[in-house]
Amino acid sequence: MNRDVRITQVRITPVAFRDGPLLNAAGIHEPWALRAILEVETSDGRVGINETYGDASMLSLLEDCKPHILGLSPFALNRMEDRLRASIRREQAPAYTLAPGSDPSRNTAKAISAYEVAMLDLQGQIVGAPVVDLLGGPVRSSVAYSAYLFFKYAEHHGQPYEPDAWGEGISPQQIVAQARRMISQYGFQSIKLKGGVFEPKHEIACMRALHEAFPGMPLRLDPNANWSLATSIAAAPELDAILEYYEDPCPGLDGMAELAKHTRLPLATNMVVTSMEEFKRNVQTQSVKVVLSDHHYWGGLRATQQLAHMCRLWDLGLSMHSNSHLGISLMAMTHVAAAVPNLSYACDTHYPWQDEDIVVGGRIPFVEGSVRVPSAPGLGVQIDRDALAKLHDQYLACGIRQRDDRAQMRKYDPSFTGACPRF
Ligand code: GKR
Ligand code: MG
Repeated sequence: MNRDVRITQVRITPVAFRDGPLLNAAGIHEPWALRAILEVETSDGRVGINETYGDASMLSLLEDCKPHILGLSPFALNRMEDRLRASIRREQAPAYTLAPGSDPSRNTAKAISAYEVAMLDLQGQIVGAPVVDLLGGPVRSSVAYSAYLFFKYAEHHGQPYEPDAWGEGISPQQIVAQARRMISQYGFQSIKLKGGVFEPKHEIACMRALHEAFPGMPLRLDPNANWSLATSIAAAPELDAILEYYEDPCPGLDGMAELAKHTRLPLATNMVVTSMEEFKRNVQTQSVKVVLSDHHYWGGLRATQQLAHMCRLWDLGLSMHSNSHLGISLMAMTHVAAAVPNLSYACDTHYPWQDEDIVVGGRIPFVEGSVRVPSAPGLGVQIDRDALAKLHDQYLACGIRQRDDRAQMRKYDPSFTGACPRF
């Protein structure tokens, strides 16, 4: 093994891919979702890859980091972290957002994560081991994901392309049909519904319909803090009987702490525990019992392992959050999830909502709702250069540079305020 290998080049390619008209508390997904694809090249001609947020702010952050990455050994993760911590000064007060890619308060963690995964991919290639082995080795051979359902319209405003095959998803019957379709294609063994869109009564009716259609199936509902504390408390008795956890119904750690006194359900979050400072407050306030990790904004795969360790110490459950993503992110999620002994729930993934990818082979396969942990060196996926070029052209053509679900929703409903909590 050549210990003198150095990073000589970094390439960042923004891509855009078709995304459904999926509704959430902030509004609705735009027709194109953005990601950035990283390629980190070494003096011996290897290329480590990764995928992260693709908003304009993230692209410029990644660009700014480049000079601090060049010249490093792919094994120098601690030095990389030190350098990025010292150089990134654009942190701001945390903002409420459903898309952490646009949240500047997570800049350091997001940039470290972006480069760490690409460097781990390089390390794996150099030593001939999968990334999961660099994280201590697998504790499971495949990682379970859940069926992630969305309320949705049949097509996008302005019909930028043919409608997707999922159709409208608004009534309880349509939501059950969406679940059946997703489960028949992917084999998922638990279901999450993204809520915070319609009156809670309607969303609870959808959960009840899912409960009846899939008896015994673990269910989750995530209103993304769009229910007031009073609404969340009022909904608890009915949800108590059918959910495995209650995800971010109301805003704030204090709100969740109060709600916890009125439900038998564990509360889960990817909104109020997004840093170790918040983790500490959560332990003090006894709010949330399940932390949804996300290596993209927690600071990488090793930081996710540290988070998992803290969850074990404080007896908290652990699962994984996602945003619209492609196969490289799915593989990174799978490697780290395979290396976390106390992963207590199936992970979220938006992957079924995408029908395009940039990985060789087209799409990552799911078997019975799970992704097999690769044994090939590194992340175990490669970039299909034609697909990358195509998705980059889509990025250039689509005109979207910063995800904005609220502005998109105003195209359908000019009076939409996006105020939170709305119910
Ligand atoms: O993709 O619409 C979405 C989700 O609402 C996403 O933005 C959230 O970050 O999936 C997420 C969540 O679990 O809160
Ligand atoms: Mg959530």
